[in-house]
Amino acid sequence: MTAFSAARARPARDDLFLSDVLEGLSRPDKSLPCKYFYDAEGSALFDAICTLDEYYPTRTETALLHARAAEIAGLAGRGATLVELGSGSSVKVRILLDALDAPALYVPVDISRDHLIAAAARLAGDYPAVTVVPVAADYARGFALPRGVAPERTMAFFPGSTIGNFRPAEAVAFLQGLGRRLGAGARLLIGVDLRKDPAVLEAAYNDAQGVTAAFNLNLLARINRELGGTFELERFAHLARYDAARGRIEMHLRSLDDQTVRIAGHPVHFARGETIHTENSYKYSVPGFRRLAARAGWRTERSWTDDDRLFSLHWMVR
Ligand code: AVI
Repeated sequence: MTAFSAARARPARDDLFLSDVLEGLSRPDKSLPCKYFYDAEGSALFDAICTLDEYYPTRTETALLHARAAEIAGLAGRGATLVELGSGSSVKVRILLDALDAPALYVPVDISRDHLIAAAARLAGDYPAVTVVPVAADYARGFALPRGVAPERTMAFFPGSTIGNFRPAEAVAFLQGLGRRLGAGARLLIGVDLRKDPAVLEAAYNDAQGVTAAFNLNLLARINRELGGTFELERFAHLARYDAARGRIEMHLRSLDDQTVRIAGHPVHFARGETIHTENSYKYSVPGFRRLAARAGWRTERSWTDDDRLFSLHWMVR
């Protein structure tokens, strides 16, 4: 039975985009929320990043999921509900759906509505025994689960080290909120990128083909498309560097000139060399991440890493 339903999908909160952009660009240290990377164009660029030689997280996590799929299936039990946060193209979840014992329900949650609906429709076609209920929402702000989902059958899946895009205090608050939403007895399988040689990290965010640069600059292109912005993309440059003290990659867009840009009629001035901070990507140690999760009420039952200790997966229980 194909039981694909888009009924719960709701429009993303586009009305917030302009106010978030103007607020971020009026700060002394200009910044933009990284969630706005993911329009259709940005989601396609992110998919391309995931295939790059330099971007080790995707292939390493994928190999880890394959290696541990049977063990994860044993932990998840029969008839599980899988809730994926930031499901994107719903690629990695197929490894779990192939291994789990009769998974009943798959709830992909993503902010990029059109991408979500298309990915959910493909998945529903490929897994006719699984009911697929896509939820178009900014999962960091909260979302509604389908009614009747039993917490002890539920397994949240948060791959890709997207948790690294939150500041640690925000990550704790987010994981706490997620635990409350899912309920006592719920499980969480989460992928977390690890601290390592800064040269490896910096290469992953400065790929030779310039795909990450295009992904970063697409944020300005999106502002032009959706908010009537006048950014000239060639007057900004992609910048990504590792801050070892904070354990994070920072991405910025650096203004190459002294210039004024208009967004929905509002002027925004950039000095030459001034940057817009567009993303943080925190890297953790295994014990460091387990401590963070514990502060949010999640007990880690298993942690797995690849042999090179590039990336980690954690099975947690609330
Ligand atoms: C989605 N997120 C985990 C990616 C990361 O590595 O922080 C986003 C990304 N930014 C640049 N490349 C990939």
